[in-house]
Amino acid sequence: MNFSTWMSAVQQRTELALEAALPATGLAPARLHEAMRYAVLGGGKRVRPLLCHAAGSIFGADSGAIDAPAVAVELIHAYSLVHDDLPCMDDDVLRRGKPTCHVEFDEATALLVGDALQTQAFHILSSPLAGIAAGRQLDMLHLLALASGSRGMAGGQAIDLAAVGQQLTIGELEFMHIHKTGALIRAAVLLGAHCGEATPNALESLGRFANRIGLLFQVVDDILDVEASTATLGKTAGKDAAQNKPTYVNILGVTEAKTMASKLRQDAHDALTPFGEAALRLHELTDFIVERTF
Ligand code: GRG
Repeated sequence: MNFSTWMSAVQQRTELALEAALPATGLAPARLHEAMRYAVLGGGKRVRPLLCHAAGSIFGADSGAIDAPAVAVELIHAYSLVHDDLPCMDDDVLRRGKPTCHVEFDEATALLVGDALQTQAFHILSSPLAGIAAGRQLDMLHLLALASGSRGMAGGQAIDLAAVGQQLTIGELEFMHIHKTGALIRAAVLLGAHCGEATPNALESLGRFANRIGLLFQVVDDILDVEASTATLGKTAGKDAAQNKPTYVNILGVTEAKTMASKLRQDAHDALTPFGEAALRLHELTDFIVERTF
């Protein structure tokens, strides 16, 4: 199966799994459930579920077993986007090509959507998972909680908010993105691996790979923010400069940022060497992260 067929298949199964994981709109409170579904369904590249499935496939994990962690990590991601778009944070009106959740509904609903998506993620991941031992499932819960909280994504967001208008060094910028963007990407990869029989050594190599692609994802995001249009991105282009945010592009310049992306891409591929051909999908996803246009 070629990469694009595999990617579409995983995106489709993820859409179905997300659909099943979200409360029906007919269920009270209907408006909150409608807003949750609006924020999650029918959009997004599903990069984190793709990483989860690709990592699981290295260890022969069953796709059916990977769906739950893939959904959990995507729900956390969707919550982070809803909260990030709120007026008290990035204050954005466009996400995934449509009005942001608080614009379509209202601020209080969007706040609750984020809260409810976050807890729904842990509800899904803590439900019985076929073929996964209880101890391993606890490790997975621990991993996702750590990656999402103040020592992961939420902490990175706090650093990001404090950095507006500040001059950061490359090291400080890297620290911010390892938390804000990288932590959840790393969790996606490791959760997938936990669905199979990954050894501690394998998890360590995958962790190194994930750290590289987490940063790579962000460098490419910063480049797209200056080079792509709002229509292509489905979110407001040029937002970083408008908000006076430190980015790889405004610290290094576009050319240096692209050089950095090439180096991270190579490092990511190198980190997969121990897995040989079994890591084909992760190699392909690394290239996809660089070559994406939105
Ligand atoms: C509010 C706790 C809290 C955290 C927010 C991830 C994040 C932290 C904010 C998003 C802001 C942003 C644009 C970050 C850059 C990297 C990133 C996560 C981009 C969006 O992810 P994609 O490209 O989006 O995977 P899709 O829509 O394809 O799922």
